[in-house]
Amino acid sequence: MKRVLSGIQPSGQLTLGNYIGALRNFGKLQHTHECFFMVVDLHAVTVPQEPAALKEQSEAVAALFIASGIDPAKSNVFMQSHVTAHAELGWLLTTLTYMGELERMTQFKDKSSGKESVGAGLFTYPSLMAADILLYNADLVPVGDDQKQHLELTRDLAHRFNTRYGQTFTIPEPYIPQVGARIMSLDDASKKMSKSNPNAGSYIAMLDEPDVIRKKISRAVTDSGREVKFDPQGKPEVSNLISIYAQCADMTVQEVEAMYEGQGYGPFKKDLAERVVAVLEPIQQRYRDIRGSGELHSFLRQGAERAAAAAQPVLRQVKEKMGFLVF
Ligand code: ATP
Ligand code: LTN
Repeated sequence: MKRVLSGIQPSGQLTLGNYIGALRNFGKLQHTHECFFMVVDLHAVTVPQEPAALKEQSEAVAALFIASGIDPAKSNVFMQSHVTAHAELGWLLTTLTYMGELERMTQFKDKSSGKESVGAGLFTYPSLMAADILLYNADLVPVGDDQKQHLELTRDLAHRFNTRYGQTFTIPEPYIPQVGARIMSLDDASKKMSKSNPNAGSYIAMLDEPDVIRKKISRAVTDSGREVKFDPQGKPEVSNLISIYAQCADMTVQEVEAMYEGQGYGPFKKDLAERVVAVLEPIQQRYRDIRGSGELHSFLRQGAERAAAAAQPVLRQVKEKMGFLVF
């Protein structure tokens, strides 16, 4: 069975962008693949995190994985920091990564620009992500569009290691949705929807109350026209809303356009809000059940045990090949 691996940072409230771009596909893939889904807490601390908030968000993300349809009995759901092999292989791959490669990463450029002090971990972050993936010899990595460049680097590092030390790592493929791989901000369609945006009106959080979702969508920026038409260059705001609609309603972009032909933005936005609520409300209900049940820690403990058992032999092999003294 082919392996799937992905991770989401507990760096804030998960958004509809995280769901459509990544999380939604996790649950689908578990029926046909052996899956590893982790909360990447070691990645989250590459920018400052308040300890109590980090703890709460870590549990929230893990619970949202399960609420979104990941079955913890079938898939391995765990915290990255619970499997110490990630940090170890992360270091080893950092030594194989070139400064120039890291300097080219657009996520680093975006997250460091204008900051007075930038942690070194933010710079070396992609090497740790490569370790996450290669440690399990994952074949497929479901992510949003913004992670394409990190995936490319992961493939380059796998190839470099294999060339230098002999065939070891599987070269992973990205799995990026055709529509919705880059959901944009509700207030600015030139920026991706992000849980780190200080303006909560710019994103829909997966745990937003239905009325909050309705309000945010009614206030979402559109344009001065009235045609519900998919044209990402000319009508980026409306096109973004159409993508969200299509994903939440399981329709094509063309079907959404046809449905609202000649109707203007009002009815479209109203229906869109209901489509989003219909997707998120059942997830929110399951989320509350999981957090209330007290079972989360035992799921995560079991997930980490199974993940560590899969990771250890790979790490050992890597160390042997690099010339470490392994007993
Ligand atoms: P931050 O904004 O704090 O950097 P993030 O949400 O971009 O966080 P992650 O939590 O690591 O970063 O993202 C998890 C997954 O969600 C990744 O696969 C990422 O590509 C995807 N993703 C994030 N934002 C979007 C978006 N706006 N549209 C589609 N996919 C997204
Ligand atoms: N870098 C990713 C999060 C991430 C990840 C991974 C995704 C860390 N490790 C392994 C897929 C596979 C992000 O910022 N969205």
